Amino acid sequence: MPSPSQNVPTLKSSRFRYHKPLQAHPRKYSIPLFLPLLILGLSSCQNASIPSTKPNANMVLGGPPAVVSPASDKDTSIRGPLAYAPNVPPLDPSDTVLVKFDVTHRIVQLRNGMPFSAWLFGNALPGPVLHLKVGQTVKFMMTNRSDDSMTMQAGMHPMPHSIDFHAAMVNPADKWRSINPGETISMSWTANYPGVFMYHCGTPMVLLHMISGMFGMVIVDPADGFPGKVDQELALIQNEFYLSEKPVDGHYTADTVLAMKKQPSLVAFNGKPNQYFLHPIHVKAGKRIRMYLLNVGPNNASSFHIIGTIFDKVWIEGNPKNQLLGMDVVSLPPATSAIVEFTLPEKGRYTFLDHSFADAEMGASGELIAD
Ligand SMILES: [Cu+2]
Repeated sequence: MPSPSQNVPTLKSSRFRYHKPLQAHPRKYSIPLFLPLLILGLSSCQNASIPSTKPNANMVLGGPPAVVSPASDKDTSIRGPLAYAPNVPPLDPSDTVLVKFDVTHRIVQLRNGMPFSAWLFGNALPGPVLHLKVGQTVKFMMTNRSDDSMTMQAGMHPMPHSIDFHAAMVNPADKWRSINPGETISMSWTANYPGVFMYHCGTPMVLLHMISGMFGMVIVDPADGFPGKVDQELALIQNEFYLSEKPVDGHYTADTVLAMKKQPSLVAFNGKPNQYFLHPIHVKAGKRIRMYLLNVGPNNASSFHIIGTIFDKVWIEGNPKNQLLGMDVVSLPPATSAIVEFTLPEKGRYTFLDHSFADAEMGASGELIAD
């Protein structure tokens, strides 16, 4: 019976025996050891020619532990480089940016005669757009005010909530933890990658919290800004609503049964179906427009298109390194984003829509007027 060592392939018997430096130690460098070394060597040669994907040398991973404390005031105002879409807020030049918005339960009008019992970040649906740049540290504070008097007057019930910033790289069990009504969470994280990212409530049932309105957009500029100049910037956030068949206590509520079937009642840009047909967005013909797009979903994809023009630049997920050119439609699965740049060629009215036409019919369409 052969000894175990006789079963070990040696370089002498292998196709790699021409490798002179290793021939001096034929038994030491067996094939099982040599192959991984070769692969490692080849891959490191390849890596030498691939530019690093690290967006900055000072990437910050994680952050100090989040702190949860009793709410200290009743102030529901928002603070920080925030604005409500389609507006894009200006950057704060500081290295550390203070950001504060709260959770409230409110009745919002999805359209005339359609009151909806919503759960909100920063008093709005969608929540405010947060604008950062790579390297900035966010000191964020949020109070769960779902137990305030307006919630109780509207017949809604307090409940735990949380926030999950997709732009951050942190321990979710710590930073994205749920807080009870009347509690404040404070945390910090650093923006490492440029792009357009969603934030949303991550408290179970997450689907229910998202279809109740708990989502928003974070824009992170590269450290030295997005390349190229534009004349106007717009933020568009698409989401689906799943509504009770009839109002309950005078308002529609989120319907998780419909949501589980992925059968939306309405689809909207910036929280209100068809709002930009009633109030079109004015831009200048021939001027360059940068649009920050986010499809929240939570279930369905969007095929974003503007009738009458072509996006000459598309940055998938909003990162300029992910550039595509000359696209008429941008595909946005749930929770994904893009930045598109375009001009409207001449004066006129230009419809933008989710070209999945059932979604457009349900409200995911609007109008740009080029003056
Ligand atoms: Cu929530």
